[in-house]
Amino acid sequence: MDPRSVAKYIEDAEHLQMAHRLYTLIFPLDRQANRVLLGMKKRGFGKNKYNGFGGKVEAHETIAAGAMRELHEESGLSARSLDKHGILFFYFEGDSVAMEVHVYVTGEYAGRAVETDEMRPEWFDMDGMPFEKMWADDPEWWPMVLEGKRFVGRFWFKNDMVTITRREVAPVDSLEFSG
Ligand code: 8DG
Repeated sequence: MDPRSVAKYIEDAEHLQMAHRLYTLIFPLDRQANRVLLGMKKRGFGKNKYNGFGGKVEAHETIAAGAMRELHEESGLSARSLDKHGILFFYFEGDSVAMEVHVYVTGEYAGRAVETDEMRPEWFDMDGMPFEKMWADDPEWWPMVLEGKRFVGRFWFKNDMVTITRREVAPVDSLEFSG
């Protein structure tokens, strides 16, 4: 198993047998204006959904470095600091690979958000997320970001990528174990 994965902390035999792929997800915040920058995904996985910025963690980089790289590639912003908020696991029916997504926010970044090949950036009120155009699990953990809580979530999706058949989502005291 990838040593950067936290999957080993999940005590569940089914989960441990699965391969895991590491991803990042990062949300730039403008706390003074109570806004969050989302991107409309223009291609690939999650096309036509609003989301934070992120993608696969590459073999040579730390998870945090991957989050910074993806933010820059997809939005033009350079994060000066990162705040890790949660870890999400996604399981899709019939797929033997689990997605392990490390979720960050940043309130300190340089540059201006620009449209890229992958994302069209747009600011939203942090209390007014466009959940109807986001992944189905997002309303279940975003409130914990607003409350400043750390969280771990696991979601089992049907292969329609919309229907959640099972979920385990809870705040945690610390994500220290996740490096
Ligand atoms: P590519 O260049 O190969 O197209 O891909 P990439 O940019 O490396 O990765 P990606 O496939 O775009 O990464 C998927 C992104 O979507 C990643 O940031 C994690 C995020 N994501 C999921 N599922 C969910 C979800 O249910 N909710 C939210 N908010 N984000 C999700 O994969």
